[in-house]
Amino acid sequence: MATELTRLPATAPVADMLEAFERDGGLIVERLFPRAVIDEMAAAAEARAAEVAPGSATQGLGEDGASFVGANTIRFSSLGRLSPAFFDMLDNEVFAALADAILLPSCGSYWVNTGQVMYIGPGEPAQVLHRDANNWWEFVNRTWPDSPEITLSTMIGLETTTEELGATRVAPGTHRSGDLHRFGEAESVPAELEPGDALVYSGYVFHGGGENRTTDRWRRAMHLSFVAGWLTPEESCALDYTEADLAGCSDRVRRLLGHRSYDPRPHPGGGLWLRDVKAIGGDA
Ligand SMILES: O=C(O)CCC(=O)C(=O)O
Repeated sequence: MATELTRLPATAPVADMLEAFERDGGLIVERLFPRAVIDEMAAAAEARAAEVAPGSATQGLGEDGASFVGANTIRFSSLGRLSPAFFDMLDNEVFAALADAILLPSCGSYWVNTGQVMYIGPGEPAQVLHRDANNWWEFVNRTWPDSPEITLSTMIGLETTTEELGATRVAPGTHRSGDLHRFGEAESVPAELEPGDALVYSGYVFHGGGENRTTDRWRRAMHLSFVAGWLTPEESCALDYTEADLAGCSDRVRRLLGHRSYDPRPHPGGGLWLRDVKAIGGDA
């Protein structure tokens, strides 16, 4: 098992990224998002963060009863309402190539699972290590260990994200481990990021927010994940935007945000997420 995550520049061949992803369950792609886009997203996030109370997200409790989303962590989503930089991030070509290669074997298209700012506050303990794919437990539990990739996640630095600040911890190789539930923190490594770097990771790899060991600094990062179009995402992104809000966006962005129907092809089945038994935005 790897003792650290592979780091590759965004200009590296996608095949090399996929090799590291397959082997370790995740990798860091440096400068995946251009600095100008990240600076715009970071400024919009900073303004919104001032209005959101730490610990106000309510996604649930961990198995130990501790807050899964963090008592001193600021979380919010609906990021395209804050800045069009979010739409640019959804259109990123390298990220699109990775997501297509990883997710399209199990679906005709995928959509946003959540785009979420995650500021881990001073003194916040480490989050329990977990698998994102367990959100779709009934499917994963019945198909494991032959489960296809159904969700692809990233953690993206909005500013420098160090181990001391609570960089995401990842246990490389655990996307293949037999136990669907647990993995010890001792074997995890921090995914330290510069602004625009992205930890790209499998829905099956154990990971979690790190402990923020500082007394006065926040870990400023965001999460962006996709899920197979036949599964319900964490966030109801489609409700965030009208068709007019997305007027300047690409067809890809519209699809990712639930303004296109699910087209199963080349897999069997009919269209999903229709309106009046017709595909939204074209064939399905
Ligand atoms: O904040 C992080 O670094 C990771 C958070 C995470 O994995 C989650 O909330 O699902």
